[in-house]
Amino acid sequence: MEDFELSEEQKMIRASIRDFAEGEIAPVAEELDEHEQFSVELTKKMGDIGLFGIFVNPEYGGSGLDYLSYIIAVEEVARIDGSQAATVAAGNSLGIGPLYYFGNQKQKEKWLPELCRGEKLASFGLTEPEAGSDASATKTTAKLENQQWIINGSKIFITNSSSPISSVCMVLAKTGKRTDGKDELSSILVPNGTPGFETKTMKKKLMWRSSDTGELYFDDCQVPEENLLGKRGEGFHQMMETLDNGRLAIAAMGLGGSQGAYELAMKYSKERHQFGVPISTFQVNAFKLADMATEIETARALLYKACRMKNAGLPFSKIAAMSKLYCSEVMGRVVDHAVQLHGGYGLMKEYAVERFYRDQKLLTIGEGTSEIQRLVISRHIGCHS
Ligand code: COS
Repeated sequence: MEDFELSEEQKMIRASIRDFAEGEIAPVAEELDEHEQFSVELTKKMGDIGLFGIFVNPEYGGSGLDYLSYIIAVEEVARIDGSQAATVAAGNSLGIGPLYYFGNQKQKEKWLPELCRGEKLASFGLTEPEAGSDASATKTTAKLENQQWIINGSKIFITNSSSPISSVCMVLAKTGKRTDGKDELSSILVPNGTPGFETKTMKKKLMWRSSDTGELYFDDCQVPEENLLGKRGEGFHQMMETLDNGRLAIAAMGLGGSQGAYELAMKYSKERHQFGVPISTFQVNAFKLADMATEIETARALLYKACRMKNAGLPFSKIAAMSKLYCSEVMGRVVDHAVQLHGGYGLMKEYAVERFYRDQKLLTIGEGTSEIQRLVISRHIGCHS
């Protein structure tokens, strides 16, 4: 990998997270996946090396680095394990991000330091059983009475929401009607443990098995009026902006996962002999590896450009959707080739490539399906005007 365009600091971040992921995550990844076990201990260790709050100002306990540094860190974790990368990506983009960008001073001071230390996790309560791709079809309601929000409804597939260290969820709820007839949607901070807020951990997942995924239930759950995030009625915009950022992290997971699966496939193809020679020397396999390497380089160039646009304060919604679409679909092709190159062994859990194959599938579905990314891109390029 030629990192000639990265700063010395970004190169150091890559090297230190790579060391950490190889030393601390790789030895336990298979077992945690097998037992569907979320690890508080590993999450804390990820906090200790600064994997949470990378882009947050040190005033709130973050590292104050740019977005590309964050994306490189996610990429390096994903090179080893999708589940831990999911905890980091969701923890930062969807948990810390909206609090940092839209919270008031008091909310930031209250929640961010422990989130940046990796001692606690915040979650992003957008998706509902009947509001997936159609995110604004939210049914959850929040009624303001006597300076209290009374929340009723449910959420599903919410990363980091039901772990032992989940501390707060930003819940998108209908808070009224707008003058144009659309629902008024607002985000409200609901601390885990509030009476009337129950979480249920979702098990039997195909992928990201050692990350935490919860179903959330709100039954006349009351929180103070001051728990509103930003202004009333800004919830959907906040969620959409959060997803623009989050899509860069999902893209990083696709890129890092592709890199990891490619390296496993390359190593195996050189070690595995058939017909008296390493299978990497057969043109049919060498060309697969060449295609994988080419697509990974292209994916990296696209994603890093998107991060540099965000760092420069340029509009990046379109290129974030392109990066998410491309990197997640590249990983689909890479893991398919990687398992094929492993032959029968690629189907066995003793070989990490099997986990990469399963973990990839979420990337074309979560934080907006590939179809939604194509919709967003097609709107940006003017197909609908
Ligand atoms: N940033 C800020 N605001 C945005 C935005 C963005 N990137 N994209 C849209 N908005 C705003 C629009 O400006 C519009 O605002 P007003 O109603 O105030 O005018 C509002 O959001 C609705 O936009 P739009 O009419 O485009 O909404 P649609 O329902 O047609 O489509 C899509 C929105 C489909 C793009 C959106 O629902 C989406 O991204 N769905 C996928 C959800 C998703 O990714 N879920 C996965 C969650 S896993 S954490």
